[in-house]
Amino acid sequence: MNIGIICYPTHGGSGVVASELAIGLARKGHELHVLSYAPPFRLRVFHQNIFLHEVDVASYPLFKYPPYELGLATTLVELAETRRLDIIHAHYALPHAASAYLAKNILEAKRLKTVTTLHGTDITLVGADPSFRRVIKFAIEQSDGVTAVSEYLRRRTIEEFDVRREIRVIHNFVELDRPVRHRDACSRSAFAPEGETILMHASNFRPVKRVGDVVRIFAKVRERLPAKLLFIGDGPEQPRIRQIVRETGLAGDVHFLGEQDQLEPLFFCTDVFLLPSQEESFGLTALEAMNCGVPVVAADVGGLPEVIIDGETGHLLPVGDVEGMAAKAVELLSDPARLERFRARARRRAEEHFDAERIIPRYEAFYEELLSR
Ligand code: GMT
Repeated sequence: MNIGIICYPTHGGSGVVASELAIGLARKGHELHVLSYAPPFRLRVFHQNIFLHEVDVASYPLFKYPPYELGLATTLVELAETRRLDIIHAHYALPHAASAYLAKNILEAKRLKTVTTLHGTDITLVGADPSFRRVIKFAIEQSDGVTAVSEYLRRRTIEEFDVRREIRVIHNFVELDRPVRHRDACSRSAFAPEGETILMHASNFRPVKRVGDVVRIFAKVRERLPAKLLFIGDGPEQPRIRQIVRETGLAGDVHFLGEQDQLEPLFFCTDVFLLPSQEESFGLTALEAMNCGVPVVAADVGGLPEVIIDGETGHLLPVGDVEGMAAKAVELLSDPARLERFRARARRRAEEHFDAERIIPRYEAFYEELLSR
């Protein structure tokens, strides 16, 4: 098949999933065309069968907001004609699904099918905003196929947008042998010279991630045992978080490592991953941590219970329960045998439920099913 994939290029889960899907499908011999406003970070190295298309938007003094969605639709139309696309797969509904709809209608191509994968905030935060709601509902209804990355997100989409169409749940996935390639790339002593335990959080530092809770959990853990905290990522909340870290006197124990293209080397230095989000449709970073055998202490919210098994591969506690999350982290960190059991089960859960080799064919089968309808 010739497949066009639209995604965001930034260090977010939807861009990672779209890129890894493109890589997986390209390995199976499909021709992949990835459209974005910049090269997605996971695709910056050469991959056979993957063609990157940066979407250009002409600037003009009249435009307060450059019309990206129209530039994207135009690129899609040209690509669909020149490369005979079978599928246009929009990752993140906003605005990608609307551009795909427009392109398909300009082309009047009956064979070309559009697929939208809902990732989370495109439904729960941004898409549901009154300024976008009607367009997102329409684009979801008009896509030939719609997938959601968790059962939670499927239900939430139906409730939020009152859509009465099939939404297929295809969970996010990880490449199981990815960790092996990074096993020895990180030395714990660089962050924890006295053999302290290491906690980690990675996100886009938006309010929805409750990064302030990460600092508060860490402060409580730190009262009980020697520990260090690694912060990966960047975003609007970071200056405030740095300030909280300074004010709580933790600056010597917290490392801000910025955005990282590969999390795996750092997971190998990590004992427990923290994800106390307000909202999380899936929590790809939690799965990536588990793939490296790192248990996750997280909020019992959204799709996280579909990924983390409470009391087995990590712990789930109510949103904002800093005390409880710290207590569970301490319980794990102070009992090496228990930690080891959680580590093994975390990895096993990734292997048994989220293996790319089993999930990518589900997308492939979905495309084939749509094309044969
Ligand atoms: O977290 C975001 O707001 C960004 C978004 C993204 O583009 O990465 O994340 C969402 O999609 C990920 C990939 O499917 C999911 O793993 C995240 O849980 C989801 N984020 C939220 O629901 C907050």
